[in-house]
Amino acid sequence: MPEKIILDCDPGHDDAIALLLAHGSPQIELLAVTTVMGNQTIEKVTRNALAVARVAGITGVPFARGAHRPLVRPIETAPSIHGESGLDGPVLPEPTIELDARHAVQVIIDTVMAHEPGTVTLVPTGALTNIALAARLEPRIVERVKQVVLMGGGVHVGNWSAVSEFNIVIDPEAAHIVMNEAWPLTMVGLDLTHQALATPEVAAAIAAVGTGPARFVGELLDFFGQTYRDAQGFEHPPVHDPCAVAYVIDPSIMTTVRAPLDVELTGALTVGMTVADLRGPAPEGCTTRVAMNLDNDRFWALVVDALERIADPAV
Ligand SMILES: [Ca+2]
Repeated sequence: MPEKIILDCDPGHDDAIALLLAHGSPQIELLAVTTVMGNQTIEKVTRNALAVARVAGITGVPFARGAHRPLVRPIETAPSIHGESGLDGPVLPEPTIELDARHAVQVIIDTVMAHEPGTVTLVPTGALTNIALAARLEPRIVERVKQVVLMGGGVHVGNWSAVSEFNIVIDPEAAHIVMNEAWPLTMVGLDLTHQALATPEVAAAIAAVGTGPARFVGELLDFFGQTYRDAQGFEHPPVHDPCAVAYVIDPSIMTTVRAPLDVELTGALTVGMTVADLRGPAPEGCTTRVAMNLDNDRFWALVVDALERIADPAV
């Protein structure tokens, strides 16, 4: 049985690859795609999600626009990494599918409540604004979802400040809500995703797939690789968001540690820092895990396998 997921994203180069991985993997049933501001404004990331749907020929899946700003703080975007469009590099086609008329938060709630308890996994790969709002608007989703597997945070490393990761620090109050609900939650953070580097060998394996969607990924990685070199000093870009999807496909490709997890809201230097208590065995009832080590070869094999299964859509 494939795993049912809702991908809540802010495309975003790595979000786009996460969407392609979810679409192409036979182990994933994509129930809905919801967008949240982050890498760019909500208008831009939503348009990008629809453009990726056209590139990959994704139809029959609701796409819904979500939060236009964080819960408390002013909006902050990431053009230094993702460009002015949020998905700079490839030429983006005009979307051909219509947005769902509902707000993303309503789509998340409706989708979770329409499925059997314990069957739907939430995969947020942007700020946690939509997920936090959904938990507040319909608290029953908390015990109804199977799990939350999020890309964000980091235990020993930051990228938007010395100790904070972008998705968390742009809306730490939302992250606080999500991390303190009782659902099983796995944080796939920078400790893990900085191991998912798109090396030239990875780019060659993707290019060898030879389809339009694979070429699109190649163009995304070219742009993303350059901005990661210029803005963050990486030799090869870390491709964060597909790691969360990959964990749903095959949890054995990474190691995780069960540990209490929370986020700093008031530190003078540490707002948005995710804090995992790794001092020993987790207390009884702890529902949070953090990802640590990635089997990089198997991760990229999942991505390439998914791309090989996505046919060139009739454009
Ligand atoms: Ca993202």
